[in-house]
Amino acid sequence: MSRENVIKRRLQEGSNITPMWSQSGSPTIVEAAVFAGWECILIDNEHGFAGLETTINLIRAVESAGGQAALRVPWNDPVYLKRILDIGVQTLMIPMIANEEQAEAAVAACKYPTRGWRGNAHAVVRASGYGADPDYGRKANDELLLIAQIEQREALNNIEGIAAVDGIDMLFIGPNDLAGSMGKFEDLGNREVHRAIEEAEKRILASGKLLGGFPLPGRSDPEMEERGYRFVARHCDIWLFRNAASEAAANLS
Ligand code: 3PY
Ligand code: MG
Repeated sequence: MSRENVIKRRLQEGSNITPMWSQSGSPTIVEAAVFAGWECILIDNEHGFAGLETTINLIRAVESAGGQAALRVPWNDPVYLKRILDIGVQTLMIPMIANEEQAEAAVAACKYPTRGWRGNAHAVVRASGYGADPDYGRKANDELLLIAQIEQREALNNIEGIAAVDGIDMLFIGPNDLAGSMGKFEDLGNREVHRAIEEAEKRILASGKLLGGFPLPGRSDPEMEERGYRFVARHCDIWLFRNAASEAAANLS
């Protein structure tokens, strides 16, 4: 069970990762997605409804099909982070990181001492193969990939501080919440929002940390790559199903 973080390794080697969001809470759907060719499934516990017990089964389904699971937690909450880490997730996205203090708190909650203060039960948790890997505790910190979401006006003022936190690996721009926090709720075509995102992209790239994001409408995958994005989360299991279902329904005779 205890293993290297393949997503982190692939990013370090220069590959880009294109995960599929999973909102469905369905192990069957995520398993089918991996068999269909999606190497990374980003399980959404912020807006998806899966509880922890379903989340374990989502992760098992992704892994048994040969895929990699990443997970967005609902909030920068050390209690939730601890439980997700103990399940064995190594790539975690944390919403609404607004400043350096919040980024530091997230890292400290996710890392074992001495870098942080993650509670230690490594002899019994799924992350260590229920104790089968006696080295898990020593390796866990280095295998984590922590992604801070930049999606508030305050975060825009603090990009360099957030990026400078040791243990934050990627800054991921969330345009929907960012637009809302700029007073432009659901106005993703707004020029001010576009300018803010373009400036954030440049500053994240200049920081040396990885840039991730959800594309603005109309932005193609090659364009995202040209802008320096290394982790682009565009597709979602529920949308794919809904679109296919509405097309099939429209063609009913
Ligand atoms: C946002 O756009 O607010 C997100 O969190 C993700 O894409
Ligand atoms: Mg968001």
